Amino acid sequence: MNPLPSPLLLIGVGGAGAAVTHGILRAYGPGIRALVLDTDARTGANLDIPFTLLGGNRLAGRGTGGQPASARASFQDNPSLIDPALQGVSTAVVVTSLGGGTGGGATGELLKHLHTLGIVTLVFATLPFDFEGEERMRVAKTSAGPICQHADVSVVLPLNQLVATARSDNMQEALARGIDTLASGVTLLWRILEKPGYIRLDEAHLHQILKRCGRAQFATATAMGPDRARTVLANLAEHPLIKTDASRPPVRTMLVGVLAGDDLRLSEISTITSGLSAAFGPRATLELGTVNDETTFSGRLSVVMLLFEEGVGSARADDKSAAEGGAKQGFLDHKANSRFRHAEKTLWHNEDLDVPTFMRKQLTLDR
Ligand SMILES: Nc1nc2c(ncn2[C@@H]2O[C@H](COP(=O)(O)OP(=O)(O)OP(=O)(O)O)[C@@H](O)[C@H]2O)c(=O)[nH]1
Ligand SMILES: [Mg+2]
Repeated sequence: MNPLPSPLLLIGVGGAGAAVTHGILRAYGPGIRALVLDTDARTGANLDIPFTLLGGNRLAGRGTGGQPASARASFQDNPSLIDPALQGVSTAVVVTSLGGGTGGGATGELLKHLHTLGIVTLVFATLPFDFEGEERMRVAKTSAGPICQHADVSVVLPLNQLVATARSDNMQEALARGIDTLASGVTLLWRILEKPGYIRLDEAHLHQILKRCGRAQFATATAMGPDRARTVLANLAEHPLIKTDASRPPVRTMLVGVLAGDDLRLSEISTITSGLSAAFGPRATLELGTVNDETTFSGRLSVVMLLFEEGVGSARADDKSAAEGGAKQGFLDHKANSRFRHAEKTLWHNEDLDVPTFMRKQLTLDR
């Protein structure tokens, strides 16, 4: 009898999305169920990963030539085309690089479709290098809007910052190490589920944690030696992918994986959890899973964290009222903690004028 298919699926979208997916699978080894989607047939021909060609009738397998609208239309032509590859999937981790047509245009449509099937989505999307030019960055940022709107959790990573984690000036080496950094975030769920250590998070719980969480930041660090827990904390605090204090929104939930071999100490777990809470949000809920994998992490201690930002959450069109409720609550929470917390309410005909009008009147804003 065949084992049940994995409920986790990795999906790479577009040419770079496919290349990154390939790199991730090579870094992780066997055990990840994956699928690649592209409008360019050459991508499928060069891969040993299940592949679905989007928009075959419309584009004849030649790609979009940098047009997100073509990719959107290609996906919309037949959204159910990918359904046979989704059997038994409850959570999808989607990887794409924005700036071109397919990743930028098809990913939002894919997320919308996965949502209609009840599949929870965690998306990692890269923004182009600065040197790729303003137009590509503009296209990428426009494409990011629907992705953040339709994903349960979205992590948007500028490639400049991702390669800064590599600390190398050699383009190829920096990109390869940047992909390794990305891979540690992308594969976190598989590691937590497949090699659980003392503290376990099961699939159903992870599913609930990710549901409608909105924007997230991601960082990872690894260290060896007797003081490795403190070294990891110091590296996370200065991580190039973590926003600086001034622009960092408050963190609502932290999903943290502690990955190590057989030598992981209880005191190290406690150093890490208290250090992360102090650095990133004493009020944030901390969801911790430990991974015990002596073969991969022997002597090393690695922490992978996703920081879910406080705010509206994922504002899908069909979740509008929940999102607006969330926005209002976020505003009220913010006020509760702000320097105005002792100020008297500005009441007028029983309405609190400190709450923005669109929230008081429950108006729908154009998205
Ligand atoms: N990580 C990584 N990113 C890349 C690579 N090549 C391109 N990119 C990035 O990916 C962005 C999108 O490019 P592609 O993936 O080629 O575009 P696409 O999604 O296939 O879209 P079209 O080919 O225009 O339909 C670029 O702007 C780059 O920022 C690569 O080899 N690795
Ligand atoms: Mg392409």
